[in-house]
Amino acid sequence: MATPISGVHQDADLWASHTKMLAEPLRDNDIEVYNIIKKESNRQRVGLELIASENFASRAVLEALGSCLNNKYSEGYPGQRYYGGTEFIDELELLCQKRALQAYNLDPQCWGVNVQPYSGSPANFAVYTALVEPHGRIMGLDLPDGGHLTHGFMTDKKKISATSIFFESMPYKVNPDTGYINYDQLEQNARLFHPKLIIAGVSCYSRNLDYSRLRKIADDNGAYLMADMAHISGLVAAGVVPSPFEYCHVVSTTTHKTLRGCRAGMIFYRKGVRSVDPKTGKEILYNLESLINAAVFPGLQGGPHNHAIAGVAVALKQAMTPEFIAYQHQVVANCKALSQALTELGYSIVTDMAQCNKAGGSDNHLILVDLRSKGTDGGRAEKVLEACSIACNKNTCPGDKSALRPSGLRLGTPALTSRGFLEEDFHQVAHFIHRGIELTLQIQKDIGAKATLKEFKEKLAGDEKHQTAIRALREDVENFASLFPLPGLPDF
Ligand code: DSN
Repeated sequence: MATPISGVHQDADLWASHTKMLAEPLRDNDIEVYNIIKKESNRQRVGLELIASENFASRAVLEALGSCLNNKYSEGYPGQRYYGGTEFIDELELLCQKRALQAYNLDPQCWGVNVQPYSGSPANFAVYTALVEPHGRIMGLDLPDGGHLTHGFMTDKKKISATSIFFESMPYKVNPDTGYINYDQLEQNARLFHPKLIIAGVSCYSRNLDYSRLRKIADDNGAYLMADMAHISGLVAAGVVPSPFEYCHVVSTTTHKTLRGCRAGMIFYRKGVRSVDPKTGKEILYNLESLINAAVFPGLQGGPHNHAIAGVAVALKQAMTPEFIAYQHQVVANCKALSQALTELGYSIVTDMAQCNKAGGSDNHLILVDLRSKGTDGGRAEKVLEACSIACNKNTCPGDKSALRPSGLRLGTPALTSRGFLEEDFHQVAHFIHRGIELTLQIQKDIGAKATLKEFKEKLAGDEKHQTAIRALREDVENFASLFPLPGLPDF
């Protein structure tokens, strides 16, 4: 048997121990981290995960993510790398690109994709860097109205997101009475603001976007239209919501929300013929590819996260299966069921307006519950629900006077649907939420309407009567949630 050629290390035992350390499983090698992961995995298993942007990645995705691909540097793009040893990395990145285009039915002559963004925020910053000059103008849905930080968020007092520091942003809004995007106002403001880029994207908006209208507004102003489809990218791949690709010049996304991959980002861009000069008959080509690729690397990022690209490739393969399409239909059906059950329990769902013939609460995977009519707010309800193993987040509602006391709770169905929940299960989830909110009202009643959130939390944590009620609800929630499998790696 061949043995490796090597001398003897001056501390042979230490050297042998070093070799052993590299081969140890996590449990033996680092019990503290192992235990933290175990605790988190248990929290995910026994709790009800309703954060609309979260999901449970499959075992295959997590295996790819935890692979040796983590080890490889490969600055550049397939065929043009700065380091050697990238043969298989090239193969992987090309496969991921191919699957990304296939998953969204895109013709490779007309669309290209960059799969290197580390996540959605860097992907968006890369698009603005590529297409909007410094201090050029962007317009996105305001964060309190359901947009995203990276769509240019700033307040009266402060430029919060770097996308409002390095670019000039003017938000568009929802109508405070209906919760629907006010496209007319966007149209008027765009005429005055002359944006270079309009963003069609949301993180808390339960209705389909009117991409056709948005494209018209962009065209009227010579602007690019970019969709940030992060929240809905799985729904788009499955064809259960309208696709932004028909109307947009650029589409950015994360890959770990409804798409159910690992944490990463992608940027799709149009390529090929943009228009034909009517005078000369000459074809004018899109120039987005080189600008976007250069903005991602070397502009803003270093070496791609190849393990993440592998995880995304696996998720994209899954996204083209009938099982995935069935899953996405179920995500939407579950969302409607949750909305209906909460409505029956007396809750008000933003945009769910019988007078607009827009009942059903949602076109997608999330709803926004407005707690004003119940006499409480999102911050207090979120805290009580969290104590009862129900994870969701507070959110501003249209017309909220202060972002510091948001009135709503954002609830999403992608994660629990991955655990196999169906409509009836979401009826049960709605009843658990209702019990949590009733408890919130009870605590409020005990300490008075003027109590601060800090005082509310102290009462919640310190009052034995409330703690008993919380324990009872938490036990019911955990017994119920534990009945469902948790996707992922078997050891966790
Ligand atoms: N943090 C994500 C969400 O919850 O919507 C967006 O990046």
